[in-house]
Amino acid sequence: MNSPPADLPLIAHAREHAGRTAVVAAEGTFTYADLLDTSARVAAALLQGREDLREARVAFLAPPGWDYVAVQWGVWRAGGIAVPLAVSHPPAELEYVVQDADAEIVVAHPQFAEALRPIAERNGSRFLLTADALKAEPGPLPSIDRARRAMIVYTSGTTGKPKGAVTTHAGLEAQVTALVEAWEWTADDRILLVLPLHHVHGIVNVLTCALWSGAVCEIVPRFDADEVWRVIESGRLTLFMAVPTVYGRLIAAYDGADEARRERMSAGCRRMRLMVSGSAALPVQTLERWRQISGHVLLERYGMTEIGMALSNPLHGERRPGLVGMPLPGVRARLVDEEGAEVEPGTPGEIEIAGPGVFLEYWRRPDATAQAFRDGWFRTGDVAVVEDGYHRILGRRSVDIIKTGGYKVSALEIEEVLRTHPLIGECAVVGVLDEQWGERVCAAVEVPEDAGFTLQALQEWAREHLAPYKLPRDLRRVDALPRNAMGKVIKPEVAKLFV
Ligand code: MLC
Ligand code: AMP
Repeated sequence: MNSPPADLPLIAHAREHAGRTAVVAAEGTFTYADLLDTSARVAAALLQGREDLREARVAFLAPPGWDYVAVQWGVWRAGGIAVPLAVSHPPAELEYVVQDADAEIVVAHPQFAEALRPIAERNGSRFLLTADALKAEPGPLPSIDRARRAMIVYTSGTTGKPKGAVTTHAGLEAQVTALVEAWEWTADDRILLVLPLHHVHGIVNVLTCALWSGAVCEIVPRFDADEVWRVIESGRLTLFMAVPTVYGRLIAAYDGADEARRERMSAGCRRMRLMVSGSAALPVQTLERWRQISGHVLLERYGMTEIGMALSNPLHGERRPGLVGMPLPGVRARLVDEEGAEVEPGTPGEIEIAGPGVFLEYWRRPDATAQAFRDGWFRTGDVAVVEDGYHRILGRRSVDIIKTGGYKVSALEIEEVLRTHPLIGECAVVGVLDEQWGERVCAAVEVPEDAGFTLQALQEWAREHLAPYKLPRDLRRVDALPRNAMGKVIKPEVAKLFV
């Protein structure tokens, strides 16, 4: 007798929680049973009678909400690789991902149909609307081995264009279970998702941890400080996770509220059991101000697209301001010098990570994948020092990586685009420290003095090619960029132009 196909653990867990609420979003409130049913429909729409998508890439674009979750699960249940696209990206960036991932199918929320249909056509991808996929008749589903590829998240690096970081089902499971264990997620938790769903912070730490645990994930389509405060004030959340810029925005909104509302805001925070910050360095002033407002010492943790979360302050025990803690369950971390030798205790070194949550490969880039590892350890490019067992992040090996609003952007990628502007001869992009954004993207350009070149004109032009968070926010026109004897641009000198 044929036994039914084995479920992925995420799906098996959902069956255990069938009657409970899974998702609360703009589209309504949905149980785990709804999620199982609707994702099976999406899977059938993707499969179109085939047995298994066999790791076909399915690129999809939907605002954070029900359609997004149903499609993500549908892709997984059909045996495909989920490639989430970014709602904030202009068509040029969307097309790059569809093309690079070699997406066999493109799924769009009706809101994005106009942008995506021509891209799908040009790339020979089948095009599907979420509205249709979610209503398809369900059919038989394949059994998925956990070693198979599950997701490709595009991430900027030290080489021009973003690369697709591929995670398997087993890798995702390791990333999720590390956090579920360390932060003691349970089915009684309720979290508000305010982050974009094309990066691991939103996808793994918030959405998938919640759904793995049988918890409730409330989703807002985009971050709005006032709306988030209203949900917090209701007192129904147990967990909240965000990037430092979001906490900065929440602090500003709190400071602008009247006394009575502030009390409700603070009371709502105190009802929660945990508030987490990550994706970029949390300024100690933000941590202190948030402690006054909420009564919580923000738990700061450190992660990366390629590894999920690696280091975390403890849930129980001392959370040290300015430090990111110690390895999460299953994660091994070491600090090494330029040659790859482990450094002496108390000496700074590059963080290298190993463990079951580390990604499989950069999609179709074997050379980049090989370079990213040393003796089986993933090289993060971040430099840290260990103080009493807690890691302090000191900076990055590369000046060409910028973190702005929690987004990682590549100076080289932006420079490549700017160089295609007819007036720009040479250019250099740098990250400059910024209270609100962590770092802000700044560009120095070689442009004739009489060209009347303005920041606004540059932004308007660049908006067609780059996501809003990659746009230069400050501009300096120069006759010649500072260069060393080899002719290489001296980025620290460029950065000085902006202070
Ligand atoms: C937007 N603006 C910026 C900017 N982004 N200005 C400077 N720098 C930036 N990076 C401008 C807009 O153009 C606009 O200007 C104004 O700010 C308000 O725009 P907005 O659209 O309201 O901004 P918003 O979308 O609210 O963005 C703020 C944010 C967002 C903090 C919500 O940046 C965000 O969601 N960040 C999270 C990213 C994330 O999830 N990272 C995790 C990566 S995974 P104007 O003039 O038009 O009004 C990872 C691993 C790990 O890092 O460890 O987690
Ligand atoms: P991403 O590639 O977008 O996943 O971003 C990962 C990078 O974000 C890391 O390599 C770090 O540089 C940075 N990062 C994540 N968490 C922290 C943190 N708590 N403190 C400082 N930097 C962080």
